Amino acid sequence: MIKFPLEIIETIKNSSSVAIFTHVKPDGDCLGSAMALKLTLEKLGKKCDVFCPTQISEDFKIIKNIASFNCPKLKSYDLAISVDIPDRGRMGYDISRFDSISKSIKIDHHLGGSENFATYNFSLPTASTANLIYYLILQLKVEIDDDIASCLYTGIATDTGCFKHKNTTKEEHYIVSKLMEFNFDYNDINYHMFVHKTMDQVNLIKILYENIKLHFGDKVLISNISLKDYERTNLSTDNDKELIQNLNGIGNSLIYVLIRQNTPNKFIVGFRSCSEKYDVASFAQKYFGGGGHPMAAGCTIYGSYKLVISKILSALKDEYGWIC
Ligand SMILES: [Mn+2]
Repeated sequence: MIKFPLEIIETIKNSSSVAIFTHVKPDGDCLGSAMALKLTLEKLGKKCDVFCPTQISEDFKIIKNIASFNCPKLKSYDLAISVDIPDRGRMGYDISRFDSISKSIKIDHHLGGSENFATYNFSLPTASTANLIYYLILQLKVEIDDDIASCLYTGIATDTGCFKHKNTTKEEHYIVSKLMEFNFDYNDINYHMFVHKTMDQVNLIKILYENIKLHFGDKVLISNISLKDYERTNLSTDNDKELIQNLNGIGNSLIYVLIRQNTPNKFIVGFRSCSEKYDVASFAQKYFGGGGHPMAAGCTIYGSYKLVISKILSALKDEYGWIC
């Protein structure tokens, strides 16, 4: 049972118009949490708008009223609530709107790099922000309904990789067992979040597989996607749908690397590993100022592709003593 401080509960109860903020490159957790919160606040008779600073992928049409994002009905608000946002930078251009509202609450589950940017800040290391919103709803004494349950499920399923990641505990299963008393199509949610792909995405996956190279014997598997590849498939680093997941678990490799070109001289690099023994979060942090989780991490590296790949290979060599 998670308990929000009384001042947060009182602040929400005493507000009448609320703006809810999500992060750039929105995922199922921020969007599901935001919509669950909006539906809850509306049940309390409050007026509510939801904002997202970047384009929302088609996959999220499974979230109730997703079209209401960025279609404000109000001109001003007495409360701002950010969900799933650890630092101001993740709010993109919406930060100026957030800052213009006199009172604010931050609700988040990321602890790394977390900033207290709101009037009231509530961050707890749970699997998803939706976990926190579930308990907030209980504390506000609002009855969960089918739509709210569906939004919360989307958040928890997203951030646990459909209950596959190590952050999945009995707590997530407990909340979901409560949510499944309601009538919503979890199968449809899982299909759109984890199964469905567009043909453009399939064409990008083909390129991803064609570009695979093995290093240090087969210990490290690396693939890359160039700006040209993105152009050819009408996609970008923003909508390639967790492309790196398609590399994870191939053959006997220990570490999987995906190098994605974002601008001519900027590469977004993802790392996955087969076990916590190969902690890619501390690796990415130590050599490239990145971060993440032991088995899933990332960083940004600037320079030409040639330079980027040679930096990664020499860092792997230094870290693990592997020889090419
Ligand atoms: Mn999240």
